[in-house]
Amino acid sequence: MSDVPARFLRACRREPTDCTPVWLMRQAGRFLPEYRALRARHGFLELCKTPPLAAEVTLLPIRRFAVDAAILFADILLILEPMGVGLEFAKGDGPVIHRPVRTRADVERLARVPASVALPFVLEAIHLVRAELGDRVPLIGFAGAPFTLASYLIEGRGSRHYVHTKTLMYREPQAWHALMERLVEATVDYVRAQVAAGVEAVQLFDSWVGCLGPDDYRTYVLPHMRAALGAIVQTGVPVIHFGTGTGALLELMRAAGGDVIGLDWRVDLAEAWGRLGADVGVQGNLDPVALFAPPDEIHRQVARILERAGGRRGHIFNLGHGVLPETPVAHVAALIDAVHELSAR
Ligand code: 1CP
Repeated sequence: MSDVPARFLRACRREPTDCTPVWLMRQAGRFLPEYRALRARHGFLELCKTPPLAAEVTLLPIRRFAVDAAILFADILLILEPMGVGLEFAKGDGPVIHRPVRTRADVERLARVPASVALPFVLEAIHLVRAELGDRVPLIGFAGAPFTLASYLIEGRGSRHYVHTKTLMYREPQAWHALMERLVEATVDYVRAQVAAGVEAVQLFDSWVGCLGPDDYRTYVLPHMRAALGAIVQTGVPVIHFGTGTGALLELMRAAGGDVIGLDWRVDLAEAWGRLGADVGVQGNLDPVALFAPPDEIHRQVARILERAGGRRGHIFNLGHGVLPETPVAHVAALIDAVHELSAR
């Protein structure tokens, strides 16, 4: 199986592969019983901050499934804690920021701490995972994209309508741009540190950017994403640029940069790839809820997505968003095997 380690990285560079590589967003947490057993004994932040445990969680899906990449167990919000805003993962409520950023003065107050000082546990977990995986399976590092990070900083939690976020954007554009610049700076530093520690590809999660229309994306997000992705591409590792609900933003996301664009299930993969152009890879795009269907239906949906990709170089199979906590484990195994079997060339 000498092609396994190469498959994912080759696809990122749009080189030929023996079959289509597959990994799943959020494969390292939530849905595996072994993860839940660990979580029963440790808090979420404690898992993230204890390198042997974070490394162990990263490796859980690798032990069970023939996935073509590992994704580091961490969280996009870890980078916000050293800024001094009071991050907590409250039971049942998801993440909470105790001192949200709502004004220019709040932006100025954000602490600047290098990732090597603020998040050494993430870098140590990367070393441990790489020591264990060697060149068998490549390791993906990640960070939140500035818009998605800003939305948590400003709202103080997950949001439906992004009222505070968009209000700051529209009412105080200078404060908005200053905040985005700070987040770009912190993100680029963090990703560089991850690459130096050994990650072999990087995904930027702009999970919630699909709440913006194209004009707002162009004005308030694109210049900052261009700066972030431009700097990250310099590290030399492939970069996946991911968002959800981005059917109206694909050309703009492409203009912002990245070697691979992540697609959710609301777009047709062939049509989206046509709009993005043949000189970029695509990742996606099975509906995570399809994994609750019987295996023969999963098979059908995998075949349909592979047919839309048409065997073109640069397709990485994934879900359109993270694997859901209640997903049947056997169905994940069926999915991974179906991708490899149906795409074998
Ligand atoms: O209770 C628990 O066990 C915590 C659940 C959990 C886990 C397992 C959270 C809280 N984060 C994570 C890990 C995580 N988060 C990973 C590690 C790799 C993996 O799980 O495979 C990654 C890549 C993330 C990224 C992340 N965190 C995103 C972007 C991806 C996405 O799903 O859009 C976002 C938006 C977050 C914020 C976050 N962290 C945790 C929760 C519950 C949330 C979302 C809250 C919300 O809906 O606003």
